[in-house]
Amino acid sequence: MALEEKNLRCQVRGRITSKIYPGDRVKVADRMVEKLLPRDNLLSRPQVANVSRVLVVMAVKEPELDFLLLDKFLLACELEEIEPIIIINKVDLAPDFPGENQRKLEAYRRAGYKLHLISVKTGDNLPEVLEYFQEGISVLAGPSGVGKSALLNELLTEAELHTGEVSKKLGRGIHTTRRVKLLKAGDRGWVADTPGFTSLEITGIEPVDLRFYFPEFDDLTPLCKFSANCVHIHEPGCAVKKALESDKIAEHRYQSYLHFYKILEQEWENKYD
Ligand SMILES: Nc1nc2c(ncn2[C@@H]2O[C@H](COP(=O)(O)OP(=O)(O)OP(=O)(O)O)[C@@H](O)[C@H]2O)c(=O)[nH]1
Ligand SMILES: [Mg+2]
Ligand SMILES: [Zn+2]
Repeated sequence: MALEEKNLRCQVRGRITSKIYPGDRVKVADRMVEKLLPRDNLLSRPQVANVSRVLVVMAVKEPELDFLLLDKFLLACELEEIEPIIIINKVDLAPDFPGENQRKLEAYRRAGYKLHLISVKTGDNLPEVLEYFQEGISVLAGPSGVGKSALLNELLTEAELHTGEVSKKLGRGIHTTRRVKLLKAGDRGWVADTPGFTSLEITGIEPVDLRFYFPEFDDLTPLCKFSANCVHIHEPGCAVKKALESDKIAEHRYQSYLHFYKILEQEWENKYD
């Protein structure tokens, strides 16, 4: 049967007790959801099912680029085994970008992340982003005010999403988007605009396993003297610490690692107190 493209407001059969999320695949008959089909995954924040990739959107300015927050988003994706793609918007606002930030951003490319510097305002590098939307479900995630909705308005002619100013006083967005909205993009792709957020929980793994979620450590860990257990903090003969000295591992990424490690360690101690 050919798939018809239309929006249908449906009711859900009472026997379907689990919640249905944006991105879920369902069987519908007579405007009734009869069956919820198995999910590939369920992203926990924002809650979207069957996600192919998360575009982590940040701005160089307004709001200020926060690398720890970026690392937190990346780690959250890694923990859920969903590919994150880094999108840095508003490059028009920082004529002096490259610079220190550019050096930091290079670390992500070296670690194997896809990274795009764009400007919705000037149109810089937007076609690169459109490519991602052609297949599967892409989710835009990031703080308020970075231009997630503006990006979709620019790339998808029928998006017509509300966008909001960034508060000059607070330097933050004003939470314009209030709910997840799934939009059609091309023949086989969907993209979800989502409300901006900055609070993310890093939880659910042992501190010793955190090292597996920083891809730039992958090639180095086997070279550590105590590679089986080395968490790259105090151990002698640690290849990661050595790479830090030669700048092969970026200092700010390592600091983020330590930050998350401490959080997980605390959680672990509280659990077994
Ligand atoms: N200078 C500049 N401003 C931009 C750019 N992209 C978006 N903006 C502006 O940034 C502001 C916030 O954009 P939104 O699209 O509402 O941001 P959002 O990420 O959807 O924010 P929430 O919905 O609150 O999560 C708007 O005033 C946009 O016009 C850009 O590339 N350059
Ligand atoms: Mg928005
Ligand atoms: Zn080590």
